[in-house]
Amino acid sequence: MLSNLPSMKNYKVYLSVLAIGAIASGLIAWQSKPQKAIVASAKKPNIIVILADDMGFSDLGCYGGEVNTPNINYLANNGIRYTNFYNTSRCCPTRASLLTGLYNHQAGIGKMTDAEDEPGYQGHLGENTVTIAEVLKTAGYNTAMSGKWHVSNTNDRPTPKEQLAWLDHHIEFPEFSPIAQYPTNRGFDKYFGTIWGVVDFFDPFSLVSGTKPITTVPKNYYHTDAINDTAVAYIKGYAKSDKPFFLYVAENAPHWPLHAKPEDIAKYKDTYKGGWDAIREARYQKMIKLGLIDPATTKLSKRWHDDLKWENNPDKDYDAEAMAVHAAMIDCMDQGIGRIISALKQTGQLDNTLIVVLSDNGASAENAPGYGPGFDRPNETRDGRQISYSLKKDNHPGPETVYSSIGQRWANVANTPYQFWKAESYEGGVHTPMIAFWPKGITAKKGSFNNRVGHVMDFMSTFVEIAGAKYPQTYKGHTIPATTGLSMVESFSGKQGGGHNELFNEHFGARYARQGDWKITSMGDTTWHLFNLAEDRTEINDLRSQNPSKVKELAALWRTWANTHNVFPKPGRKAAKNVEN
Ligand SMILES: [Ca+2]
Repeated sequence: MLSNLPSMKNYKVYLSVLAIGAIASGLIAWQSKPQKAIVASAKKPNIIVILADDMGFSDLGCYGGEVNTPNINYLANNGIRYTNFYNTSRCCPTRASLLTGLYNHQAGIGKMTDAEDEPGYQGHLGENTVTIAEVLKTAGYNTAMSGKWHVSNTNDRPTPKEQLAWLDHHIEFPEFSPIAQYPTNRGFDKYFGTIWGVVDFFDPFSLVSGTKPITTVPKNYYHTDAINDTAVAYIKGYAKSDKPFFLYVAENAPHWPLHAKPEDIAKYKDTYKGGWDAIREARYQKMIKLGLIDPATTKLSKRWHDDLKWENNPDKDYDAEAMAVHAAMIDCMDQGIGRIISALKQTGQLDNTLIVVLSDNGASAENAPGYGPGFDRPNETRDGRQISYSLKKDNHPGPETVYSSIGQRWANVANTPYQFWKAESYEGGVHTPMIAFWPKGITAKKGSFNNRVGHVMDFMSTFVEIAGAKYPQTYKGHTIPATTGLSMVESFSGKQGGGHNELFNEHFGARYARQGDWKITSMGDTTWHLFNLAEDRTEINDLRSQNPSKVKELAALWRTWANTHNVFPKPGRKAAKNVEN
C-alpha cells in the first residue's frame, strides 16, 4: 500500500507552482524591493519559533530518542537544552499562551475553539490580548507565519453532510474562521497554513495564503514540506530587507493522522519491531548518558498497561509500523528545519537569529480511528477514495486513505521517562523539550543544559527584551493584562535556576499547581496527588497521605490562581459540536 503513494520526484515542480500561485504575491513583492544591506549587520536579532505538534518529550535525538534529527540536534549542540520547560498540555491552549504571553484562559482559550459564554472560553485569541507578532511589529520587525493556527473559532456547516463534503474538498466555503481572527489580522504580515487543527498531510483542509483559501494542491504535496519550504521562502525574502524578522513555524507534525512519505517511513521499518520496553529503556539510558536526567531523581516510571508484553501483542506488526510513521513525520520535519538553517546560513543571517524549538504538548494517546469522520476529519479523499478509520488495525498507516494514531502505549514511550500524555497535567502532558540557539546572543557553553523553570508564556517577555520592544498596557483601545511570563534572557549566559517559582494549569478539569519543588496534579477528578519534583521528577511517589497540609496549601494556591486567571467561571452554554483535536 505504501508504494502506491505518489513519488516526490516532482516535488520541486510543486514548490514552483506554490511559489508562483499561492504565496506569489509576497515573493514578488520581495523580489521587487531594492537590495539593501543584509540583516546580518542589523543589531536586533531575527527570531524563529518552531513548534512541533504532539511530539513526545524524548522523540528528538538530542532528548534521548532514536528518531534521526541531525538538524535539531545541531541547534541543541550549539545552543541550550532546557530541562524544565512547560506547555499547557494541548494544541490551542499552548498556542494561545505562547502567542500572547498570558495563561491560556486569560487569552480566551481554556478548552478548544468553540465560542462559549465565559471570558476564558471564547475559543479564540481575545481582543484584550496582543500577539508576539503585534508587539514585535511595533519594534520594526517583519512578521510571518507558516503552519497551524488553531486559535480562532471554527466555522462549521449546518449539516454533517455538508460539513463532510467541505472536509472532503467536494464543496468550498471561503471562511474557516471569522477573518478578523486570522493570523494576518493578529500581527502577521504574511501567512501560509491551516486555520484549523487536524490536517490531511497530503491535502489539508482550511489551507490559506493570507486570508485566501488555497483550493487545490499539487499531486505530490506533503504539508510538512510545504510549511518548512514556505518558511525558507520567507527567510530568503527577508534577507533583502533591512528589518529583522519574526517567523512562527507551527508544524503539524507529528500530530495524527499518521501520514508520511514512503521514503521516510522506510528508514524506520525495523526500528520499532523490538517493542515498547526496548525503546523506552534505550531512551532512558540515552538520556542518562547525555546528562539530561539524573537517574537518582528521575526514575523510569512503570510502563502504561505493561500487563501486555510486546511478544504477546497480536498487533505488533501494525504497532511497529504506526510508530515508524510517527518517527518519519518527525524526521521529515527535521529535514525541513535543515533547509531553514541552510537558508539562514546562505543569506548570512544564521549567527544573529534566535531559534527556539519545542512541542505544544506531550505525545498523544488519542485513538484517532475511534473518532471516525466528522467535524474536522474527512471520510473521503478529494478524488473519492474512502478513508479508513479501522479500529481493527488492518490497514497500514502512512497513506492519505488511513486515519490512525500511535495509541496509549506508544505515547507513553514517546514521553519517556514521564507518565501520561497530551491533555493531562502530569509531566508527560506538559513537559516539553526546548532548545534555544543563537550564536551571537547565547554565551552559555554550547550544548549545555539549563534547569530554569520556563513556560511557553515566557517567549513574549524574552522577545520583547531582545528586540527592544515594549509590551503594551493598551492595544487598539483595549486594556491588555500584564504578561504572566518571565524573560529567559539571563539563562542565555548560562545562569541556572530561576524562572517560575509557581506555575499552574487547567484543561478540561485536568490540572496542576507547582510551587518550588512541590507539585499537585489531578486528572480531572477531585483528588490531588502530591509529588516532590526535586526527588521524584516522574511523579511516582504520591505523598498526599504523608503531607496533607502541603496538598491543602497548594490546592488553595491553585484555586486563587484559577479565580484570577479566567479558569472560573466555567461556561454554562456548551457548543453543540464535539472537538477532539
Ligand atoms: Ca498538539
